[in-house]
Amino acid sequence: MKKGFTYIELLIVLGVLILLLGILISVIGAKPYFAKSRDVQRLKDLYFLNLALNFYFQNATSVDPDGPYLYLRGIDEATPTIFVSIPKESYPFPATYTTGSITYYYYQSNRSDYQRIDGYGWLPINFMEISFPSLAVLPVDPLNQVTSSLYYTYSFRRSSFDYEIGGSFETAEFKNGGVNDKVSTDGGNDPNRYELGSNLNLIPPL
Ligand SMILES: [Ca+2]
Ligand SMILES: [Ca+2]
Repeated sequence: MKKGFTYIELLIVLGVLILLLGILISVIGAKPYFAKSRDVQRLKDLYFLNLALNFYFQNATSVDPDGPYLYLRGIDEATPTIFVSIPKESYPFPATYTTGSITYYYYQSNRSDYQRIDGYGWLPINFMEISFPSLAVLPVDPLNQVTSSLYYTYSFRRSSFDYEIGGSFETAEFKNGGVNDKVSTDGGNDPNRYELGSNLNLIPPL
Protein backbone atom coordinates (compact mmCIF):
# COMPACT_ATOMS: atom_id res chain seq x y z
CA MET A 1 0.00 0.00 0.00
CA LYS A 2 1.14 3.49 -0.85
CA LYS A 3 2.15 5.80 1.95
CA GLY A 4 2.00 9.58 1.72
CA PHE A 5 2.41 11.52 -1.52
CA THR A 6 4.77 11.06 -4.41
CA TYR A 7 6.79 13.99 -5.62
CA ILE A 8 4.50 14.43 -8.64
CA GLU A 9 1.40 14.41 -6.44
CA LEU A 10 2.96 17.05 -4.20
CA LEU A 11 3.70 19.22 -7.22
CA ILE A 12 0.09 18.90 -8.42
CA VAL A 13 -1.25 19.82 -4.97
CA LEU A 14 1.12 22.79 -4.83
CA GLY A 15 0.00 23.89 -8.30
CA VAL A 16 -3.67 23.75 -7.30
CA LEU A 17 -2.93 25.75 -4.12
CA ILE A 18 -1.15 28.46 -6.11
CA LEU A 19 -4.07 28.61 -8.54
CA LEU A 20 -6.56 28.93 -5.66
CA LEU A 21 -4.45 31.65 -4.05
CA GLY A 22 -4.46 33.56 -7.33
CA ILE A 23 -8.24 33.33 -7.55
CA LEU A 24 -8.58 34.38 -3.91
CA ILE A 25 -6.38 37.46 -4.43
CA SER A 26 -8.37 38.54 -7.49
CA VAL A 27 -11.67 38.02 -5.62
CA ILE A 28 -10.69 39.98 -2.50
CA GLY A 29 -9.36 42.73 -4.76
CA ALA A 30 -5.63 43.16 -4.43
CA LYS A 31 -5.70 45.25 -7.60
CA PRO A 32 -7.47 48.27 -6.07
CA TYR A 33 -4.99 48.08 -3.22
CA PHE A 34 -2.04 48.35 -5.61
CA ALA A 35 -3.84 51.07 -7.59
CA LYS A 36 -4.24 53.06 -4.38
CA SER A 37 -0.56 52.69 -3.51
CA ARG A 38 0.35 53.89 -7.02
CA ASP A 39 -1.93 56.92 -6.56
CA VAL A 40 -0.19 57.74 -3.27
CA GLN A 41 3.13 57.49 -5.11
CA ARG A 42 1.80 59.93 -7.75
CA LEU A 43 0.86 62.42 -5.05
CA LYS A 44 4.37 62.13 -3.57
CA ASP A 45 6.14 62.34 -6.96
CA LEU A 46 4.27 65.45 -8.07
CA TYR A 47 4.64 67.10 -4.68
CA PHE A 48 8.44 66.65 -4.73
CA LEU A 49 8.75 67.58 -8.40
CA ASN A 50 6.81 70.76 -7.70
CA LEU A 51 9.15 71.55 -4.79
CA ALA A 52 12.21 70.91 -6.96
CA LEU A 53 10.88 73.13 -9.77
CA ASN A 54 9.97 75.88 -7.36
CA PHE A 55 13.47 75.68 -5.92
CA TYR A 56 15.05 75.72 -9.39
CA PHE A 57 13.08 78.76 -10.61
CA GLN A 58 13.93 80.64 -7.39
CA ASN A 59 17.58 79.66 -7.05
CA ALA A 60 19.20 78.76 -10.38
CA THR A 61 21.79 81.33 -11.39
CA SER A 62 20.51 81.30 -14.97
CA VAL A 63 16.97 79.89 -15.24
CA ASP A 64 16.51 77.84 -18.41
CA PRO A 65 13.13 76.09 -18.29
CA ASP A 66 13.74 73.97 -21.43
CA GLY A 67 17.26 73.09 -20.40
CA PRO A 68 20.60 73.22 -22.22
CA TYR A 69 19.59 71.15 -25.28
CA LEU A 70 16.17 72.55 -26.31
CA TYR A 71 15.14 76.03 -27.43
CA LEU A 72 11.99 78.22 -27.65
CA ARG A 73 9.77 75.58 -26.05
CA GLY A 74 7.79 77.97 -23.83
CA ILE A 75 4.01 78.30 -24.14
CA ASP A 76 4.75 81.94 -25.17
CA GLU A 77 7.44 80.98 -27.70
CA ALA A 78 7.79 79.54 -31.22
CA THR A 79 7.26 75.92 -30.18
CA PRO A 80 4.76 75.83 -27.29
CA THR A 81 5.50 72.43 -25.81
CA ILE A 82 3.86 69.90 -23.52
CA PHE A 83 6.56 67.62 -22.13
CA VAL A 84 5.31 64.10 -21.29
CA SER A 85 6.95 61.41 -19.15
CA ILE A 86 6.33 58.48 -21.53
CA PRO A 87 9.45 57.67 -23.59
CA LYS A 88 8.84 57.76 -27.33
CA GLU A 89 9.71 54.08 -27.80
CA SER A 90 6.87 53.09 -25.44
CA TYR A 91 4.18 55.18 -27.09
CA PRO A 92 4.88 57.91 -29.66
CA PHE A 93 2.55 60.87 -29.15
CA PRO A 94 1.37 62.78 -32.22
CA ALA A 95 3.68 65.68 -33.09
CA THR A 96 1.07 68.30 -32.20
CA TYR A 97 -2.11 68.83 -30.20
CA THR A 98 -4.47 71.60 -31.26
CA THR A 99 -7.17 72.94 -28.98
CA GLY A 100 -8.94 76.27 -29.37
CA SER A 101 -6.67 78.42 -31.50
CA ILE A 102 -3.38 77.11 -30.14
CA THR A 103 -1.25 74.29 -31.48
CA TYR A 104 0.96 72.64 -28.89
CA TYR A 105 3.93 70.38 -29.58
CA TYR A 106 4.60 67.20 -27.61
CA TYR A 107 8.09 66.40 -26.42
CA GLN A 108 9.24 62.92 -25.37
CA SER A 109 12.65 61.72 -24.28
CA ASN A 110 13.91 58.23 -25.08
CA ARG A 111 13.88 55.16 -22.89
CA SER A 112 17.53 55.25 -21.90
CA ASP A 113 17.49 58.94 -20.87
CA TYR A 114 13.98 59.86 -19.77
CA GLN A 115 14.71 59.88 -16.00
CA ARG A 116 17.93 61.87 -16.25
CA ILE A 117 18.07 65.17 -14.34
CA ASP A 118 20.79 66.80 -16.47
CA GLY A 119 18.61 68.07 -19.32
CA TYR A 120 18.25 64.80 -21.28
CA GLY A 121 15.23 63.62 -19.28
CA TRP A 122 11.51 63.97 -20.13
CA LEU A 123 11.56 67.25 -18.16
CA PRO A 124 14.54 69.00 -19.79
CA ILE A 125 15.72 71.22 -16.93
CA ASN A 126 19.30 70.69 -15.80
CA PHE A 127 18.70 70.07 -12.10
CA MET A 128 22.45 69.48 -11.65
CA GLU A 129 22.76 73.27 -11.47
CA ILE A 130 21.03 73.32 -8.12
CA SER A 131 21.54 71.01 -5.20
CA PHE A 132 18.04 69.88 -4.45
CA PRO A 133 17.91 67.06 -1.92
CA SER A 134 16.38 63.73 -2.98
CA LEU A 135 16.09 64.39 -6.69
CA ALA A 136 18.51 61.85 -8.17
CA VAL A 137 16.21 60.71 -10.96
CA LEU A 138 13.18 62.33 -12.57
CA PRO A 139 9.96 60.79 -11.29
CA VAL A 140 7.66 59.20 -13.84
CA ASP A 141 4.17 57.77 -13.37
CA PRO A 142 4.31 54.27 -11.76
CA LEU A 143 2.57 52.87 -14.86
CA ASN A 144 3.61 55.63 -17.30
CA GLN A 145 1.16 54.72 -20.04
CA VAL A 146 -1.16 56.59 -22.38
CA THR A 147 -4.15 54.47 -21.31
CA SER A 148 -6.17 56.44 -18.74
CA SER A 149 -3.65 59.30 -19.24
CA LEU A 150 -1.35 57.83 -16.58
CA TYR A 151 1.70 59.98 -17.29
CA TYR A 152 3.18 63.24 -15.97
CA THR A 153 3.31 66.50 -17.91
CA TYR A 154 5.30 69.76 -17.77
CA SER A 155 5.04 73.13 -19.53
CA PHE A 156 6.43 76.61 -18.86
CA ARG A 157 6.11 80.24 -19.89
CA ARG A 158 9.43 82.02 -20.52
CA SER A 159 8.42 85.65 -20.00
CA SER A 160 7.14 85.10 -16.46
CA PHE A 161 9.08 81.90 -15.57
CA ASP A 162 5.80 80.17 -14.77
CA TYR A 163 5.46 76.41 -14.95
CA GLU A 164 2.85 73.68 -14.57
CA ILE A 165 3.08 69.92 -13.97
CA GLY A 166 0.31 67.35 -13.92
CA GLY A 167 -0.77 63.75 -13.58
CA SER A 168 -3.78 61.43 -13.35
CA PHE A 169 -5.08 58.91 -10.82
CA GLU A 170 -6.45 55.36 -11.02
CA THR A 171 -8.75 55.08 -8.03
CA ALA A 172 -12.25 56.59 -8.00
CA GLU A 173 -11.42 58.19 -4.64
CA PHE A 174 -8.98 60.74 -6.16
CA LYS A 175 -10.79 61.22 -9.47
CA ASN A 176 -13.31 63.90 -10.41
CA GLY A 177 -16.31 63.52 -8.09
CA GLY A 178 -14.56 61.05 -5.77
CA VAL A 179 -14.66 61.31 -1.98
CA ASN A 180 -11.08 62.62 -2.03
CA ASP A 181 -11.28 64.45 -5.39
CA LYS A 182 -7.80 65.84 -6.15
CA VAL A 183 -8.30 66.70 -9.82
CA SER A 184 -11.22 69.12 -10.00
CA THR A 185 -10.33 70.96 -6.79
CA ASP A 186 -6.77 72.06 -7.65
CA GLY A 187 -7.69 75.42 -9.21
CA GLY A 188 -6.47 74.38 -12.69
CA ASN A 189 -8.26 74.34 -16.04
CA ASP A 190 -8.39 70.54 -16.42
CA PRO A 191 -11.08 68.93 -14.24
CA ASN A 192 -9.68 65.44 -14.84
CA ARG A 193 -5.97 65.94 -14.20
CA TYR A 194 -4.10 66.88 -11.04
CA GLU A 195 -2.32 70.19 -11.72
CA LEU A 196 0.46 71.84 -9.69
CA GLY A 197 2.81 74.76 -10.32
CA SER A 198 2.86 78.53 -10.50
CA ASN A 199 0.38 78.87 -13.41
CA LEU A 200 -2.17 76.07 -13.84
CA ASN A 201 -3.49 77.42 -17.14
CA LEU A 202 -0.37 76.68 -19.20
CA ILE A 203 -1.28 73.07 -20.02
CA PRO A 204 -4.72 72.85 -21.63
CA PRO A 205 -7.20 70.08 -20.74
CA LEU A 206 -5.81 66.93 -22.40
CA1 LIG B 1 -7.29 69.86 -12.31
CA1 LIG C 1 -3.63 73.25 -16.73
